[in-house]
Amino acid sequence: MAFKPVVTLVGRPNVGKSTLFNRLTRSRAALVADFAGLTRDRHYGEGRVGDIPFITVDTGGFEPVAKAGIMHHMAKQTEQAIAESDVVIFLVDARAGLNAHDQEIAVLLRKSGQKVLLCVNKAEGMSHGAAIAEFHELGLGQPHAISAAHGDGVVALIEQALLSFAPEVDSDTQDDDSDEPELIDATDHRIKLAIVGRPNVGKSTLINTLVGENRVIAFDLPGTTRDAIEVEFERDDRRYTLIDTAGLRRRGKVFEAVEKFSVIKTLQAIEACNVVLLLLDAQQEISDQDAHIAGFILESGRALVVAINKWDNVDSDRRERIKREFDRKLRFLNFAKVHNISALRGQGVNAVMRSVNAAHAAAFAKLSTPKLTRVLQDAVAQQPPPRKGIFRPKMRYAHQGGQNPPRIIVHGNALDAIADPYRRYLESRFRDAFELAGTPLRIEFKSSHNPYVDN
Ligand SMILES: Nc1nc2c(ncn2[C@@H]2O[C@H](COP(=O)(O)OP(=O)(O)OP(=O)(O)O)[C@@H](O)[C@H]2O)c(=O)[nH]1
Ligand SMILES: [Mg+2]
Repeated sequence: MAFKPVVTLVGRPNVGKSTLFNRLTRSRAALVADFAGLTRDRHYGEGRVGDIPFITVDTGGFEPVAKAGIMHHMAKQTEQAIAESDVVIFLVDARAGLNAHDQEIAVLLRKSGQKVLLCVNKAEGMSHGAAIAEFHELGLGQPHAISAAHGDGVVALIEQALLSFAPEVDSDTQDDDSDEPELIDATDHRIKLAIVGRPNVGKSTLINTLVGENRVIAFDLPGTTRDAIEVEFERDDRRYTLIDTAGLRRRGKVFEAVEKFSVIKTLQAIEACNVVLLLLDAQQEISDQDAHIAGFILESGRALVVAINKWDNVDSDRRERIKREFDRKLRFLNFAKVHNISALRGQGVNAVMRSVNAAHAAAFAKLSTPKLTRVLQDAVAQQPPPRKGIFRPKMRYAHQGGQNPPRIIVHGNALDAIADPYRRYLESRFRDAFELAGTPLRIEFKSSHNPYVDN
């Protein structure tokens, strides 16, 4: 199981944490730029430098724990993030120089026992030696000079940070750029399922309902990530690996969740699975945290099923309210099937699992080039892409670029001119033609040379 390593950015205010965070997470965030209602949590994101994917956390702006001192700026969440991370990048400011607050943070980090890389930011235009000289004093090893704003030294820094985490080579075919990806046959593929949701939403009840009546094949703790648990089980002849997020414990035949919520573990489970089952609580408002996790699921491209739990315990007014709230706050999840369930009574669980299977099948669907091209040409015939200036984008053919999520690469000329509404139009045409419910779909455009431009 490849859990993505977690890199946490720590430092006093204004040293450039968010600038570095944005640089690290930019490429994927751009994939889902403008979905209506999508609230992005700018604290957690997936980063990728070269071939190395990781999760990164910006601790700036978390709720402070104390009224004064640097701890005023450090939060409980920061402590938890430091404890749960694989590497901490401690940023200091080359221009402001060494600061008493840096010293305090250094003490805290040394106590944490975590692997720390000291990173001297804003070092553009300075000699390396001059930038780092005074920071040796922090006693955190060799400082690395970077410029987050300009990008200098960032790749080397991340490579250094992730030295001991070999890049995944197995599951990442969907991310490479080759024209002929090797597609997995989903039917004999174990479904990796992550059940996510905030504390007390009913994750362990659902897991017991699911797993309790079925054959549990293995239950173990992978060595790499503390407390992350996988449970393998079979249900109606399908094989599943459940990836836990809540610190499940096994007691005899029953699982109990240690109700300590961890955003980081939730994000790691999302990254590690094929299908996410997002549990919401019918008795509660949809929280910002629910919305942030939903946004991360969309960014991750994982297939998704939503279950609103404790349905047995709410009246019809509340049922109407939660439906409206869902449409308002989580409208960008409209590709996913939504079920109302009672995990406790086992109501709706079969339907949820059918949707999980269907979402998985859609995520791994094989889309043939002739059919993709036919659907593309029909769509264009019915509604051609708008001109941009003197250019009329011309689409020639489409092929599949990856799975989970399905990626469709459209080839043609002058395709940079295609705007988002047209992309969405194509998306819905492809969705209908291939019945791709339950999974995000990514459409990318590749222009060959532009005949209108001299070459
Ligand atoms: N010259 C220079 N300026 C930078 C660099 N990185 C960030 N800055 C600037 O430093 C200021 C603070 O950057 P942020 O990224 O907001 O800092 P932060 O650590 O997130 O701050 P808090 O969230 O308040 O803790 C901004 O004006 C940035 O433009 C850099 O590499 N070089
Ligand atoms: Mg910030």
